[in-house]
Amino acid sequence: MEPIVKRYEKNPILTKDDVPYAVETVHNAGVVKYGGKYVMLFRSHRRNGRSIIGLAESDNGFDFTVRPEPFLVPATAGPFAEYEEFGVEDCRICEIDGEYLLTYSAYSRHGVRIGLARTRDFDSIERVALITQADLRNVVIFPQKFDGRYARLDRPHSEISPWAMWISYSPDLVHWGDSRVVIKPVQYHWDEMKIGPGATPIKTPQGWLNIYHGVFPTMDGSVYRLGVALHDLNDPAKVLGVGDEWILQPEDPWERTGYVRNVVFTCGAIPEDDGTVKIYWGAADTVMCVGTARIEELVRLCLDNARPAV
Ligand code: BMA
Repeated sequence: MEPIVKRYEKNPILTKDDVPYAVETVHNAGVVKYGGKYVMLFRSHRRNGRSIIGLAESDNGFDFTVRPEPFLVPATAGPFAEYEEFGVEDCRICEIDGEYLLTYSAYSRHGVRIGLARTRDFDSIERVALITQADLRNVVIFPQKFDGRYARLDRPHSEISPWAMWISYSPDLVHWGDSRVVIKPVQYHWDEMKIGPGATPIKTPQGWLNIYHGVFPTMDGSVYRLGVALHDLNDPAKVLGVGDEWILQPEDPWERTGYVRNVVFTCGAIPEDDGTVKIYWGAADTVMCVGTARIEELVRLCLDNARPAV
């Protein structure tokens, strides 16, 4: 049977050998179209084990060239410095109101929280605020406001209600609240251990398509896979369906072995005019890959073969 996500035949598309500064990995990249190009903000481990964000550009979404300098490195002064000391990771990009919002994990001795920065041109970058307390990761902002408020999916850490996806709202991008749980892991299911938002949600006629990651614990370590959920167009807190089956799992050699084995992890996907979506994923926390799916098929998976949301 044809896989629902068709891997690009020349994967991996970006590795540390493509980076003109010293890094050990290239992975978990947010991607957006800007000025007719694909812009990718990818994470790299430095040799001290801490992460920075680099920028790569492409005309076709497959062949990327990396800028000579990193794009976002931990702040060394000002209010962000204390919270970015251990690195910046897993950047998502949301285009809204003519600007690009960047949400990234900021690690420090105080835990992990989310930094929000913005850019209009991918040259200059302005840090806006730290928009969560510890311990939250994986924040994606919807590229549209709802009743005048921004909305985001996020993923608090909790052992009591294990690592579930929540939605929160904000009038100004700085203050967030009105939080509700929207999707929880399902016991003895491929995403039973934890789930988290992945790519910035994609608007489809049937709802917002949410491509997320789910983790399953095994005797041989955890396996990271990708799945899909669909949220109501006007009320994204309402989940219309969560696909029962994963859409992508580690299979290629560079997905199964690397810095962290058995990981496919997405932070970005680009819908195209022909009804397909390019899904970008970090493989084994080491290299970047891409694959293509039909948006309609992903939506059908959410609606026709759904598992419970909460
Ligand atoms: C998660 C995050 C991701 C990473 C994944 C697999 O907890 O750290 O950035 O890709 O683990 O190592």
